[in-house]
Amino acid sequence: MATNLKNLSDYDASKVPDAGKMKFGIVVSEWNNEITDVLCKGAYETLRQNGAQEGNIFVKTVPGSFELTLGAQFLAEYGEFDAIICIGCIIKGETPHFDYICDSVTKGITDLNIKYNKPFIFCVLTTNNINQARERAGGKHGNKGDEAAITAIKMAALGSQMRILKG
Ligand code: DLZ
Repeated sequence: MATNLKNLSDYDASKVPDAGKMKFGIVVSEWNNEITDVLCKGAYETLRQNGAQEGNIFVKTVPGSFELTLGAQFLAEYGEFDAIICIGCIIKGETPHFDYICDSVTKGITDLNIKYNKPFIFCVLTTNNINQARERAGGKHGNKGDEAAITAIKMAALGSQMRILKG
């Protein structure tokens, strides 16, 4: 469903696994931090509301969305996480930077999922302007950080179920 038709904070709590034993990394871009701070707060609080322990949520910042891929890889290499949430906000400007950064971070995060066989959650807003970003960071469309946290929990739980199946 298109994000302009969906409240990004809506979820059915009865369908969310308990995150009490899970460990999460969050990598946050400092670029457009008015937006990324709100996304990060939403993700953090939603993880906590669904049982994640304070000591099991590890937050690190990187300068811009382009750096999210390597920042997330650092977490995966040097930590033991069930899922890593990558948070950024790329706003279309007058330069081709928008397309390059969007392509790079999308491919980078996709590749990390495959490389590590773990969930790296794409919580990167790609908007035409700051208002569209605000609408998705605590505005009329909710908070994409909340949605990313729920996705992280569900994918981490799926990974554990699969590992148990394998024995
Ligand atoms: C350079 C740049 C531009 C123009 N716009 C954004 C943006 O809207 N959102 C974002 O997260 N980062 C932006 N950056 C910074 C790049 O992500 C990166 O940090 C620099 O190109 C240095 O590698």
